[in-house]
Amino acid sequence: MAVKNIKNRVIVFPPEGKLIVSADIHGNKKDYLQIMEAYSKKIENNEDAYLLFLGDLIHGPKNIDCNKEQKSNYEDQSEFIIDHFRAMQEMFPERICTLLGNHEHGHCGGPHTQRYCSDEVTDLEQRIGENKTKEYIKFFSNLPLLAITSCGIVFSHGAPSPTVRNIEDVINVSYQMKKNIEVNEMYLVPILDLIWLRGSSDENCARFLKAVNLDSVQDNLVIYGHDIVEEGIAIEGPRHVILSTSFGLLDENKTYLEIDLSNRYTNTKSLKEKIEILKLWPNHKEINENQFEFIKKAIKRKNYETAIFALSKAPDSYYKFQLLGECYLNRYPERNLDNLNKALGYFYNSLKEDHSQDRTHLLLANTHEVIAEIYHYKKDYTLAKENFRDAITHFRNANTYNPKNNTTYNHAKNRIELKLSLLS
Ligand SMILES: [Mn+2]
Repeated sequence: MAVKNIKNRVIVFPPEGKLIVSADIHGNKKDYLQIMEAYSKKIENNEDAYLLFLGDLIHGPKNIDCNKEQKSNYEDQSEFIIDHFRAMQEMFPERICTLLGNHEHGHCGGPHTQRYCSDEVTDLEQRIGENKTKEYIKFFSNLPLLAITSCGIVFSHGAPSPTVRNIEDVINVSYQMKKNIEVNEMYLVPILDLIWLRGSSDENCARFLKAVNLDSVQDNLVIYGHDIVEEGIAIEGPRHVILSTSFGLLDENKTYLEIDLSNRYTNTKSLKEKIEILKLWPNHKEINENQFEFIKKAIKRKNYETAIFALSKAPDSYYKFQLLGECYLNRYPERNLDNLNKALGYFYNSLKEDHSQDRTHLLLANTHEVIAEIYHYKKDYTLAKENFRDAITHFRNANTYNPKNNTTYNHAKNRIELKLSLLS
């Protein structure tokens, strides 16, 4: 079945199927793709699946700054995300949706946000150029404010607005504002305060749910994003929930939802951990700290067999694969191709879990360089060159994800390019 669209302001989900829900992404490509992966898995299993973002797909940090806290250590990929999202919408029409967030509103009538620079709207529009800007503005202008279900849940970007009297108020709202409106004034704009408000009361939520009710079935709770909840989800009372999927959170806390549209959610207690409430990165650091300390000590003492055995029992995670790769890279006594290829396999698996770990890229680069030396010695110059080039690539990646590796990268590049020139 298709999602019903009422004048590009309200969307209504059908009464069956699974609905994946993600809150604010803010240009984080890795987290965005992880949500897309969760959706794709449903499609692969021939499930009747829908996907909803709660707005603010765009505007993230501009430069990776390794000194910044881990929570915002990524580079804005707004353009990639919007292009990818629109392509997915074309592939799965009426199944993939996003609400308008206050950051998207900046491009189609709202005030220009300034979290990461003095004007994030102009900054993004300059990066994408004039033609694409026009396309984006059209796309953002048609994003809905509210998503309604018959399973008992209403979704919005910000907290429920006390100014919404009925669904017509939302359906007929214009996104155009008077010029030069300030962010602070938005909290006073009726209806559109819905994309700015943080926090609500249960009375207000109950009133809001009644006001936006579309038919005889009354919805019972509102789920919104916009605010940062460090735990990933905050049950604010029986009628409202704040969801945080990506922005401002540590990986292990990032949370998304899987709603059963044929279910009946009577209040926020009907959302259950591991059924509706899911972790975006479930394998993150699941080995407990003591186990890790034990494994790291074993590696330090070059007791690789012990470390490998302990790691074999741990659930899959980037860290497990990184440590396994390290064991095989350094396995005493022989650095043979068998061990080195195993190390390569683990490092690539580790990157599949988390591509942004600069340490894995460094270890991978070292492994490729050692393998290249072995091929060089064996006079297999093609494979030697290939591995030297792969080594440079991963030294460069390590530098991209953490600029502290700059010196290492530059030295490695010079060293390996010299080796390559001797080969040709
Ligand atoms: Mn927001």
